[in-house]
Amino acid sequence: SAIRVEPTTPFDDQKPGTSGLRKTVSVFRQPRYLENFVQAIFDSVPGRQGATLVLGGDGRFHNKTAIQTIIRMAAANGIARVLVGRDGLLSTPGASCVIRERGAWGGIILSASHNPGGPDGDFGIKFNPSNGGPAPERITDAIYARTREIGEYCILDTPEVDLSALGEQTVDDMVVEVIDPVADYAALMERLFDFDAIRALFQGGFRMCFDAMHAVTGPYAREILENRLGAPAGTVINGEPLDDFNEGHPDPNLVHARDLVERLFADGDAAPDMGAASDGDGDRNMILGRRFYVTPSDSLAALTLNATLAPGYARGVAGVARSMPTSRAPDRAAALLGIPCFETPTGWKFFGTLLDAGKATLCGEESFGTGSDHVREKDGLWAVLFWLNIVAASGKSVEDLVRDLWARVGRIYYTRHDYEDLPKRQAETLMNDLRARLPSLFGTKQGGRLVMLADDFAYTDPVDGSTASGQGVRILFEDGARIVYRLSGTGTAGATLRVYIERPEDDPARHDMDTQAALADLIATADALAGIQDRTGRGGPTVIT
Ligand code: VG1
Ligand code: CO
Repeated sequence: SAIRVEPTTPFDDQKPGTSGLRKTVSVFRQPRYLENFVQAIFDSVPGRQGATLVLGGDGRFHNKTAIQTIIRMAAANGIARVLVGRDGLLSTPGASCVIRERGAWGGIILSASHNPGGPDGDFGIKFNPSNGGPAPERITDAIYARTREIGEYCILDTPEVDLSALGEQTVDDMVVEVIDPVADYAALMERLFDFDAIRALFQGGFRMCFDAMHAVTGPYAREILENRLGAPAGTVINGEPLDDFNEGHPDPNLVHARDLVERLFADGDAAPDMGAASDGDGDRNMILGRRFYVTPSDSLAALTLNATLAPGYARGVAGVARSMPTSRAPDRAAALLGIPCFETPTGWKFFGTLLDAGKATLCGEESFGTGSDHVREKDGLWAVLFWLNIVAASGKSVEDLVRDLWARVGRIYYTRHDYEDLPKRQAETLMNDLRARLPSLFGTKQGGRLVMLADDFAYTDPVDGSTASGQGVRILFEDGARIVYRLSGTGTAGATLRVYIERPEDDPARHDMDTQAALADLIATADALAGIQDRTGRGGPTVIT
């Protein structure tokens, strides 16, 4: 059928945030909204003619509709082959894996990650180029610039593609191949981890619970944990992807993964040995031991120390990278191993150059993100398998492994306090006032602690020299304590203020405190410094992780 060139006019709100363009479903359902953004991708990234595009999403409401539109636009824009996950499903790390293994030009992933879904929820779209990672700012800036001047988009009037049947179909001159979303990914996991050892662990009675939160990892976790590794049926809970996540909030933390937390904190033997959860698009993870919570920062540090126990990392870890607000536990683990630790701005897109250049093998963020150079996205199930491999190979429990970490590098008490849905102006004023005070904070005492550094984090990429500024206010104290403030770049309503608070504790006799109690005085300092309660009228944070 003939290519239809449709006139359009720009939308002024299509600037990608921390991870792609994220808006409410109602915004995405506006005529031409998705089309404009997709055409801007095709227009700004060279090399699409005759190329392969990977396409899929986390299964949330609007996923399938958007996929049909993108397929028609891909055909009209000269793409030769689209690899789309069955039923439109592909986890974020799964898509990254397929892009790399199949030598694709890039991938379009439809997800708003941990944000709620459904007709009244959120939707999102992100583009990953051929290395399989989130587009770096150079590309997202180009896409955004294109959305500001776009005048037309190209599409075909072809019938819907059947997304339920594996195999090839054609749309005009283009081939659409519906692929098993799990196959390539599961094969990669088998190459990285000792599946025999993990199988033996389960055979020996080790019990785990994996909460897929009705999001995309259900099929992945069932295939890998239950089918290939022999974990008992029922190990995976909430494993059916639903387009509204069962009205849940698919964010793997102690607040939102309630089903999992209840089980892992049950009394006595009723609690499984290990628990884990993943988010909407499968890139986040939470790891729990029996009645024991592992902070994401500690998880990255523990994986670093024990990495060589997994076959895929037996050669050792070249370096570690963490986002700025992540705790300094990975730095300490890296120092112990004599390897570098890189500090990047928030968002996985900043890890890509380090991974591509072989400078970092493992990376992570405090926001329940962990990953490695096996793909170019953070990877929830990968982290779970890594932990299982280390537990199997060491014979130690999750809790033992974290206590070992603390014994070797000290414990860093760490918490994040989120103030969600603040009026935008109020949040921006708070940050601006804080920034204005930074030069005068150095050398003062705040809450009894001496300020050693107060700045707004700026980053120069050590590989390509690109820069990013205004990445978060950080205040470092003489005793190693730190407070970080930044505004979220993934929300769709109002503004979210994130306050990250940490303090190292080197005395092993004091490694058993409650985190909020251990940080109480710093939490008060963080509030006083920025005037959070005064300005917002909030009695406390919306979510504590
Ligand atoms: C949040 C996290 C950040 C993460 C991003 C995408 O961003 O803080 O660490 O990379 O979400 O994760 P922000 O700007 O809201 O703080 V995902 O799993 O939502 O794609
Ligand atoms: Co995610």
